Amino acid sequence: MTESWTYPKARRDETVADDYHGTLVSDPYRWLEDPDSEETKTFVEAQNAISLPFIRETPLRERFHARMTELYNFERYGCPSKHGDRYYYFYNTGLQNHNVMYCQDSLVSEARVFLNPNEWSDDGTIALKVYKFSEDGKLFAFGKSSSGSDWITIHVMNVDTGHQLSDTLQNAKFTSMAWTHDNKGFFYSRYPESSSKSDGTETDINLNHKLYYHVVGTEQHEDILCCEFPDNPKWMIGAEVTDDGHYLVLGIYEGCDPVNRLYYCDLTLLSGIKGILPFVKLVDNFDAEYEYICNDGTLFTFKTNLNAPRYKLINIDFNKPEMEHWSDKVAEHEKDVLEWATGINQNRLVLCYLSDVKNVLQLHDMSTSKHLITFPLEVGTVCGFSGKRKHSEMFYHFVSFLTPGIIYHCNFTDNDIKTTVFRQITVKGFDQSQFQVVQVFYPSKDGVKVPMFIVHRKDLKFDGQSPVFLYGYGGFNVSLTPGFSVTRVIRMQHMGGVIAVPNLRGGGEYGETWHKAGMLANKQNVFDDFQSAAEYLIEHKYSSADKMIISGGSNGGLLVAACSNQRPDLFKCAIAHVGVMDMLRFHKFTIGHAWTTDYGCADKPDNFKYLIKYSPLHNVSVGVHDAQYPAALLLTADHDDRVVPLHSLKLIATLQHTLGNSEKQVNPLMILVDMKSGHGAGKPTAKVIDENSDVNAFVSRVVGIEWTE
Ligand code: X99
Repeated sequence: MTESWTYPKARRDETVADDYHGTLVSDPYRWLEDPDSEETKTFVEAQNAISLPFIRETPLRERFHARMTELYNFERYGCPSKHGDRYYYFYNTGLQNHNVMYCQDSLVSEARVFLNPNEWSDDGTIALKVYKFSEDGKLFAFGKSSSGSDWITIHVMNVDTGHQLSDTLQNAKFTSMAWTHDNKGFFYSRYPESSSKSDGTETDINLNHKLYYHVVGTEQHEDILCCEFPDNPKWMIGAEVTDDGHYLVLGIYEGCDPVNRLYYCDLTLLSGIKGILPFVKLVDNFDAEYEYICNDGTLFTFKTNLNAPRYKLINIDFNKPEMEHWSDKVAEHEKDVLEWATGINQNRLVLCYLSDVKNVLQLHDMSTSKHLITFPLEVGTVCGFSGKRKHSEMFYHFVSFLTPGIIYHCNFTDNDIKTTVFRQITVKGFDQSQFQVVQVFYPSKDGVKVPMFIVHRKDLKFDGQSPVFLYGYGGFNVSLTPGFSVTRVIRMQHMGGVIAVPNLRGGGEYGETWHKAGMLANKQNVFDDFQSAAEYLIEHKYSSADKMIISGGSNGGLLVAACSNQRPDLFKCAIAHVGVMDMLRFHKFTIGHAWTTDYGCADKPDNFKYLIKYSPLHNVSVGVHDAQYPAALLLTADHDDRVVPLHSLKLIATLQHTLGNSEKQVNPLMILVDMKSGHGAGKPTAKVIDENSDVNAFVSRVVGIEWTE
């Protein structure tokens, strides 16, 4: 590419600088932190005025859009789940912006629409985020979010009449919902009302999460404050009512680490919920995580990582709460990670393990913990499950790179356990036999073996010339497991592409040990793992550096930007969605403070030392390498209140200023700012198709990829 680019002029305010423990760090684009200033708005418009035409004028853009629209148009279902006497499930005809919730009296009777989020707005920008049925199944509490924001508004519906009640609860965020079994109301968490706007475009820090009880039919101002921690404003509260309805179990988190305090309240001892609840503090430190699984009276089962980085189940008797009385119920596996567990059919347990990044689903006896059966599954992910202890059936949803979805139904009514395929999801025009998946274990810089899935057409030529789409995350204990994606099918089918998904350190693929190996002072391991993946793919003749396309979102956007700074010679194109780019200031905005568990905090001298070394915003330079910077497309959105847009705005201004006038820099450096969009959850199908078509168009133009039928 021989084009050169004139980027919008962005004022540099050289007067802004902060002193970090004796080191002065300038921040010339601090003004971009104000989303409401005219100057910021003008900057955003000027950036879109360059990037949008660049993308939309790419001849292939329309082709990607048309093909993606065609491929996305497949019927998809979720697992049915039982509430009261009825079954509920999600269904999408294909191109609907949001899945529609259906209701039926039995699995074979006619289904009717129960809740249709597509009716909430014309453009699909209002989404269903959370919901919970009351114990009797007669009331339905649900949280809506607008324009992709994390803020939700909770409403209540009468299930039988389908009528929405007048209850409207504002300011809820990161909330669970837990009904009391008298069906009168539910617990939820919210933040104090803000003096300024809170529509998701604000950047104000979220502190003082509080737990409330809402009685159906009353006004929000009457809600009962049940728990708050004014001395610990960062703490966040999740609440659950036990299956028997007797207890309220609280998990208290201080950030994103899998550790929580564990409090409970015996609801049967109360004469109504009237104020701050009398909690028993079972665990009052952040040494480990405890997740409620089930209980018989006072004998509780929790999933924990206490002295078990791959997780285990333990029993705690509330009558003997001291740690010396705790006992193992299902011991930690020698190599596999216990991802989740649930009771089913009275006296049985379903356990889901992650074994070298593939799910394994097992049934155990509840009282003896004895292994009964392993459900047959191909290589892939169990992405959905339904079934409770009071039910004698369950459903689970399987996906993989080449399987759009299979829902299995397992019946326990007979003495033997019968599993059948309940639904098989198929995609018109997609033939899985044309593709292949392999899993390799490649060595990282320090020799550690990292797993990676590689997917491509069976007729791929190993000539070192295929575009590789290398995608990573690497943080927060999040595991990247196999899943189906229309965008990836298009990249393989029509762009000759190879999909490569390495399971970088920082993720949860091998438990808390793997997570810890990629956080705080170890964060560079994540970037090394990603760069080593690219080197492996080049060495094994999949590709070369001029066809290497890296992408990632959120923490993965940070990954992409940090690696572009460190190894511009290794990548041709870098796509960073909603990334964390300013590692010195992320903790000051919205929920950013919760990420100090993985990242540390620049206010601490030793944390500052490693953050300044990789922070994308602070490591842009014309470079020691001869290489130019990869063609970069940053993506963000006006209502992203998870990772606020200022991260990407400040980085693009810095990239364009530092590299934009350099003669060797012919690769474009662009940003696309979407409107009425957020961090990604609940994005309407129309926007997903638009965004992915834009990214594919950008990639095809800068890498020089032709369309293949
Ligand atoms: C979050 O920030 C999730 C925010 N969050 C909590 C909750 O911290 O939703 C929390 C505590 C207790 C209950 C509920 C919540 N996350 C989720 C990170 C990654 C994640 C995130 O979005 F851990 F998976 N990030 C954006 C991290 C860096 C970029």
